[in-house]
Amino acid sequence: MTSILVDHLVIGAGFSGLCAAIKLQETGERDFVVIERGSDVGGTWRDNTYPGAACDVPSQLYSFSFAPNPDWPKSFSEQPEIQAYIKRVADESGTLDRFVFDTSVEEARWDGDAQRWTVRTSGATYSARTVISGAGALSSPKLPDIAGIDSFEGTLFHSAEWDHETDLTGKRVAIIGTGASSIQIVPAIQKKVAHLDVYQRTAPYVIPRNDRSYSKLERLALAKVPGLQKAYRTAIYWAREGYVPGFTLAPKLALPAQKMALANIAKGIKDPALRAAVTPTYQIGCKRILISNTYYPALAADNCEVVTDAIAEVTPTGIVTADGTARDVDVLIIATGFHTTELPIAEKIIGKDGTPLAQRWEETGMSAYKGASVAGFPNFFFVVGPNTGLGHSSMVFMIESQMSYIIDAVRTMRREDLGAVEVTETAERTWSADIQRRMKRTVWSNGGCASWYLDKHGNNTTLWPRTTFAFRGKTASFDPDAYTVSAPNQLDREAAHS
Ligand code: N01
Repeated sequence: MTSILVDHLVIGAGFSGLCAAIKLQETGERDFVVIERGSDVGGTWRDNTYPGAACDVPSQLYSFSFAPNPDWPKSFSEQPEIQAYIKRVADESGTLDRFVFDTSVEEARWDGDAQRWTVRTSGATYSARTVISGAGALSSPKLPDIAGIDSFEGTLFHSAEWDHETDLTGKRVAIIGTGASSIQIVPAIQKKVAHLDVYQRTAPYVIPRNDRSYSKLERLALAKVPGLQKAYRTAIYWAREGYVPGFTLAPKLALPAQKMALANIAKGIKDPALRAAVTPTYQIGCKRILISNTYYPALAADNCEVVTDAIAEVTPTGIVTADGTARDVDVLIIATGFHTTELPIAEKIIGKDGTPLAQRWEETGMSAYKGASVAGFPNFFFVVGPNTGLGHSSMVFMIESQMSYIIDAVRTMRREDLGAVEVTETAERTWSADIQRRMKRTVWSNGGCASWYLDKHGNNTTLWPRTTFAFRGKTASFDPDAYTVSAPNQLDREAAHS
């Protein structure tokens, strides 16, 4: 079988993959492809088109530092604006000719003799010196394991795979889950449906969304006044960093936010029983803190019922709860999140001893040195890998930090004429042990909740437990001392010259 030789293969065309393409090109690396299973750039922002989808990080910060956008219409942008931004940045980057859409990665296997990854896709097979995975943590919708769910005869879809053909007007609708997606969907659909059942397993903390539209004058100033947009972004950045100690060191610092959330309930809901039902019983911050001004008023509306009894089963016509109550619905919306603690792409990555990464992580839990490199998987780098997620700030900042590390690795390999770099087990273990030690005192471990941040071993393998500037410091440059480096072998030289 012939393979297409490339220097670098990037998986995914969301914020991470696009950043990889732009930064590779900037550094003079032009021989790369980006493999994307969807038909467009955007990743999670392309896929999550549910009503009300919006970002809960201000857009001035939730955007690339190298592609500022003075035209954000609001402080917290909605999905269509974010998707349009990603498309514009991609169009203007001059890299799109190297994106291969509608193509899935089926397997990436390390070939130690060639010092290359053989990447089989649903289209061509590639032979790449390095693989950069921007496959993302929020890319695989998770369906709940509820008895009878396959028997439902109405319309059923996941929040990340919204069925726009189904008109909800006048329908009886149920939504399972009360996480970040659900609290945006509920107020967006409540007024049009006949009846809405909201199945809540754990109440989230929801603080007010201090959103506002920018005036024309403000947008003009952001576009024209030198340094203004950067100063604005910097101010938002530092304000957000101020939240970190409340998550990681002293949860008491988050008490004002807890009060704000309780006041938000009191403002939106009059009925004491409903207020009690939606009041969380764990410390704020243990689960992602959500923002909305409209969620609680929607729950309080006459056509809405919050169901806190456990779901016993789904029947062909609706949902039966543990107390025996059956509620019939026409449409069932699944807003139960994503596979986050077992990145699905890991099943497809086969390392130097022939073991899939998923199998290794199944035993040890997810870990990667600096969120990027895994021992046994040379020349493979994650963007948004294990322990790089945030509860307080912009993932785009983390993506840029990780890319500067990866790009420096690529530069180092060129400069030093290296065929392979593989993080040592010791470096990876020490890095992960330090993270888990820091996790012990965080609200995510001690806040009294179960969350998708924690894996089945009880370890938090998803979040970064420090400031984002600490992460930026750690990823400022590639550190070959933490890696076993090898000179190119003959096969790789031949491949490079063929
Ligand atoms: O998913 P979630 P999401 N039976 O995992 C419940 C990002 N995001 O799609 O808390 C019944 O947060 C589960 O209950 P519990 C953001 O990072 C960002 O809403 O586990 N219920 C929970 O209520 C976010 O964190 C934005 O008890 C079940 C809900 O389903 C991530 O996406 C906007 C259940 C899942 O909540 C995921 O958000 C939207 C079951 N079997 C999303 N299983 C921004 O604004 C799960 N649940 C940037």
